[in-house]
Amino acid sequence: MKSEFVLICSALLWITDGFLSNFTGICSPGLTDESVGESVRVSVDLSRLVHRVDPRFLSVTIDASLASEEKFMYLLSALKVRTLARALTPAFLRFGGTRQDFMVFTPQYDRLSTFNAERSCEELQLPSWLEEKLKKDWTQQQSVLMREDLQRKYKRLKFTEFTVDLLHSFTNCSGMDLIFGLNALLRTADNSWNSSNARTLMQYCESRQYNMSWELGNEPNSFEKKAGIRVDGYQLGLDFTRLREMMSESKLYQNAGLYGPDVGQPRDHRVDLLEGFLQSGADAVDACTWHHYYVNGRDTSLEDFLDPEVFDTLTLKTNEVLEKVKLASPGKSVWLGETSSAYGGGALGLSDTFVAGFMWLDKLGLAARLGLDVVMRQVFVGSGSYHLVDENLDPLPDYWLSLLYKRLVGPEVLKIEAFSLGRSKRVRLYLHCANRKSYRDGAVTLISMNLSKKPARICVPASSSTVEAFVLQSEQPGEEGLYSRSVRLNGETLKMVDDETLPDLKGVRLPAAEHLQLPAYSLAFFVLTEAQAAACRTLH
Ligand SMILES: *[C@@H]1O[C@H](CO)[C@@H](O)[C@H](O)[C@H]1NC(C)=O
Ligand SMILES: *[C@@H]1O[C@H](CO)[C@@H](O)[C@H](O)[C@H]1NC(C)=O
Ligand SMILES: *[C@@H]1O[C@H](CO)[C@@H](O)[C@H](O)[C@H]1NC(C)=O
Ligand SMILES: *[C@@H]1O[C@H](CO)[C@@H](O)[C@H](O)[C@H]1NC(C)=O
Ligand SMILES: CC(=O)N[C@H]1CO[C@H](CO)[C@@H](O)[C@@H]1O
Repeated sequence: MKSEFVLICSALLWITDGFLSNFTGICSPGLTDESVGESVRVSVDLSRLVHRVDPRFLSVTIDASLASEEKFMYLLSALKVRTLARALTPAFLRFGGTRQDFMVFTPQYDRLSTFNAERSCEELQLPSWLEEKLKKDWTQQQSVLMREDLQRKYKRLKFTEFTVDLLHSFTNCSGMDLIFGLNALLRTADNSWNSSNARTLMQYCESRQYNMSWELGNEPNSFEKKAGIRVDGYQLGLDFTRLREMMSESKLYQNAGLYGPDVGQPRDHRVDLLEGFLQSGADAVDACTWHHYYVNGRDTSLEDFLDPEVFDTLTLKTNEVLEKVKLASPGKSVWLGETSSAYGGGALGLSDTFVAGFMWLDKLGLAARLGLDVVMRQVFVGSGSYHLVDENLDPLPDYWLSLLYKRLVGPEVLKIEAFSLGRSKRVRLYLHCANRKSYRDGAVTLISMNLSKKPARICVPASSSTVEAFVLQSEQPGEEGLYSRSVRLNGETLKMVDDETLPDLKGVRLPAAEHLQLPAYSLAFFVLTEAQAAACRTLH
């Protein structure tokens, strides 16, 4: 008989008395017989943490292109958008991207803006006629922006209090923490940063008591291509030091966060840029940020989006950055300050469909395990096709995946290793303590993906913990389903109940001693509520 299943014998499920904290599991020979297929050996250590990430680990961005015409910032006050944002907290919201280095604050000092800012969260709502108009106009604006990106011709953009007020109101009302990316391409004759516009902006923000943190410059490695200005890492570090001084003169921002240099992933001279920056600027920043994309959105395929070798390229790049930072500034936190599946705005039909979930969940799993503290997803809403919330302001599969991650996964990373032969590289596993807001002490969450066509299952020996399963699958089976823009949780299609209400995300309680199904092309969270993992039992 042809085998249809892979058995993953999860050693962690053997825990009976709560004292077993370290265990390497080997599937017993009885479980690896021909009729059920190949088995995967899993080793876990529940006694100690590998790493603890920031509680805001899964964070999001808004691309600065949304402010290319300020009216589009209104989209952030749509009720649906706010509801969706609120559910992802705690999280950072980073406002930045290519156009941040072309944006100049041009205050209007008019009363209307002030009036808007003082309205309460409930009052600040986008009328539906305006929402419809903006959504339509945004589609057109996107092709204008795309053309600019292709030609690398960027014009200077003026923005007023309005953009800042709306950003602040959006983050404050949804509970996110705002990070604002300042323009680093305002330079003086000696090629150091001209901080005068940033000072004006910061003074405005302080006058309104806007609690926020800061960045300076986006992907400085490509300043030359984008603007014909070359800034080396050492100079950039000095610029950050200047910004930190400015912040320390402000009552409100003296203890605020500063993050940078938002450099592109290691390649060629970008490594020199990072090294130079760390020499002069490491002390100025609270976290060192870099950007990562797996593939080029204009030149990729479904195969890439399911390829474990493509996923593993993140390991190399991350270790390279971590090493550099460790050497120059031991203990400094490292963040993915902007990241997604494909650069160039994403890959239409892939970055915005069910299949993108594999890259996204694997990135979250790997990044945490390797020691990154925050991962900011490009983008929450707006530019490109890699958004979590689409052009109609409806949540895409990656939104629902992010939401489940927030609810179920805690910041404590545990060690899990899977050893196997053959195609089982296509099962990817990560292990965290369960989110303590949702589960009791000692519970763990197993994050798992089956990237292949055929079903797999996880075997649970008799004396195991109760399991709550959250299995995400496309609406349609097979390869067709990978292109779907909707997703099912345990068989039920996920949809907002109304603009203010998200559906209950219900797990399926599996009694002990049952097999866990891991269907083909599925993303799953298994919460082992009674695992009593020592490392997850006490608050450290
Ligand atoms: C658990 O196992 C790992 C690897 O086998 C070992 O390095 C570690 O010291 C063990 N921890 C405990 C608490 O026994
Ligand atoms: C932020 O929102 C809270 C309510 O959630 C409100 O009390 C506070 O005044 C707001 N802060 C600012 C600066 O708008
Ligand atoms: C910095 O920019 C401001 C505003 O554009 C300008 O007035 C000032 O002269 C510049 N300072 C230097 C040193 O270039
Ligand atoms: C500003 O926000 C940070 C992050 O949420 C918070 O820790 C801090 O207490 C806030 N500061 C003020 C002055 O409200
Ligand atoms: C991702 C993955 O490993 N998928 C597995 C899903 O199950 C089939 C069933 O045999 C395996 O072949 C795959 O390796």
